[in-house]
Amino acid sequence: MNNLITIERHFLEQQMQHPGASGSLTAVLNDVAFASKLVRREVVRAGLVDILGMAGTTNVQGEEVKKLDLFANERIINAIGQHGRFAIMGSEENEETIIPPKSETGKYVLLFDPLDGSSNIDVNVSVGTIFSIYRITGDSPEDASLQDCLQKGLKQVAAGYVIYGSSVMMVYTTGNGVHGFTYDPTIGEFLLSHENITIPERGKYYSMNEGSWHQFNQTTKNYIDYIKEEDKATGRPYSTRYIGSLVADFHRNLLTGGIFIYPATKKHANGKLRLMYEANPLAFICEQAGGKASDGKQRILDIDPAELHQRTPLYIGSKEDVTVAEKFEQGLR
Ligand code: P6P
Repeated sequence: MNNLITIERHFLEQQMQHPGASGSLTAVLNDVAFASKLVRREVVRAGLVDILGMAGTTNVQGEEVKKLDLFANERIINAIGQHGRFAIMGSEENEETIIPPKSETGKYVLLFDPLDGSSNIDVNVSVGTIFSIYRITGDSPEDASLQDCLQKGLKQVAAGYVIYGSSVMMVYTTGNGVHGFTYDPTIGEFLLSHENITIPERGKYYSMNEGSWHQFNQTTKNYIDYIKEEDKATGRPYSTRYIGSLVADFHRNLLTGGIFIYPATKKHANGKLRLMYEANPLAFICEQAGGKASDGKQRILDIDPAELHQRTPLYIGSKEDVTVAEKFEQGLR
């Protein structure tokens, strides 16, 4: 095996393609990669938690031990917040924004979902960490506020996810393509395994929870009926692939092609998934890989956020598939 490229080296090589870059984004990405290794360590042992006294029981010191998603949240905040590179953070687990220690020097904003799909851990289904990075809007980190967290997705400077599956992978973009790294536990490094990932123009899978059929709008039902009709010219019917873990469903479609849909439903009028730390980072990655991400009417990255935890319908994946789904959602087909 030759030419092993660690994720840290790749960050540096990406930086060197931008003459005059300060290297601060590289340092930020290294912090995120490091934090994800700490999360990985616990997630891959999840099956042992009852033996090791974690996840809601008390440990040998008689301390209440955190559920894994709360554990992951604390690990990320502590591991990343202490280096002073972030002025402010927003987490799926925290109602309010987080001002990390030494934030007075931070130039960046971190929004993240520490462990999306964590309910799947107990049945050993892949789960993921999703992160989104912006620069602060002003010059002074001390003035960082919620408004710095509510920037349009097109303002992201980096985004990525870690999928804790049969192997642990980290996938990221800084706007210069999408690159995947597989964790090698024998050396404790993420090694480049998928350089310049591109998503097929059209897939053969659709991912959605059809159990919510009776909650869907008619336009959504029309698309689902369309995707199931026999038509060799357009590769229909598509097959269903739905894991119920966003990062796992997205990752499969990114590599093989396909569309993931979480539409507006009667129960979730604005969809279930969160704009700032689920839809936006995955949309940035998807577009960088040649795909498309929409709320059914507009580009996800163009949405002007109003709240940190706001939800959005999400159609994301192969460009042709998302374009057709949008036409159905807009009643044009
Ligand atoms: P449903 C997991 O709870 C999650 O937030 C995403 O990871 C996943 O895509 C979605 O919810 C699944 O939702 O309604 O199909 O169970």
